[in-house]
Amino acid sequence: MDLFDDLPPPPEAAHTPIAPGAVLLRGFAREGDAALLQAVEAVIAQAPLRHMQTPGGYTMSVATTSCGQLGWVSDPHGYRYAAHDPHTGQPWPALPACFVELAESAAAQAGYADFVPNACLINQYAPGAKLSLHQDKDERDLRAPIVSLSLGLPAVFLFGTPNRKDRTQRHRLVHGDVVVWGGPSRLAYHGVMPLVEGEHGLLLRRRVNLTFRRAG
Ligand code: MD6
Ligand code: FE
Repeated sequence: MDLFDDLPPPPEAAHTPIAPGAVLLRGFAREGDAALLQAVEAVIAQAPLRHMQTPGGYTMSVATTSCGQLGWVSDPHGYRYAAHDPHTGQPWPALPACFVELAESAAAQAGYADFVPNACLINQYAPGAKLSLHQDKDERDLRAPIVSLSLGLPAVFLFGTPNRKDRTQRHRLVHGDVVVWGGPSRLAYHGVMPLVEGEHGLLLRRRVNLTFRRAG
């Protein structure tokens, strides 16, 4: 357990630029965590988490679902946004109001005042699950940033540049941390190291990451 997880972040650390156009907002969502988690569980009840297939023939270790007008889908044909959940045939659940509020206020805090999300990708990590280095480039308008919220167990987040060969920074993301990125960093390569075993007070043995996007 992390002895300091219950303490407020030091003020100077609350708004940390990590690259041009990219900001880490430590503890930004800590206060609203219970409502956010409840909304996550309501989405998952309607659009179940599943391990998607990659175009390269792998099964993702991360379990995924979506809400909003568009959901992110991966299968042997490729990656794309779709208006319906292929698992249920239904439209994705609507974006919960607390998601929209969190995403818009974090984006504004980071300098993206007019961000309005219309999609949220939900990724659930069990211990051992990871996300390989990738770019988020399936969104139509790359002028909009991405807002990423971490809940539950801590993870090591890898953050590079738009050039895959550049070395990556490492940031430890804990429950309630928000990362916003756009502008010159919008196409930065990034990934998540294998989740370390642990137990979180609210989420138990998992990490949940929400990424809010303007998808289409
Ligand atoms: C994660 N996040 O933190 C995975 N993508 O679990 C992402 O892949 C991501 O955090 C784009 C922008 C922010 C992110
Ligand atoms: Fe990503």
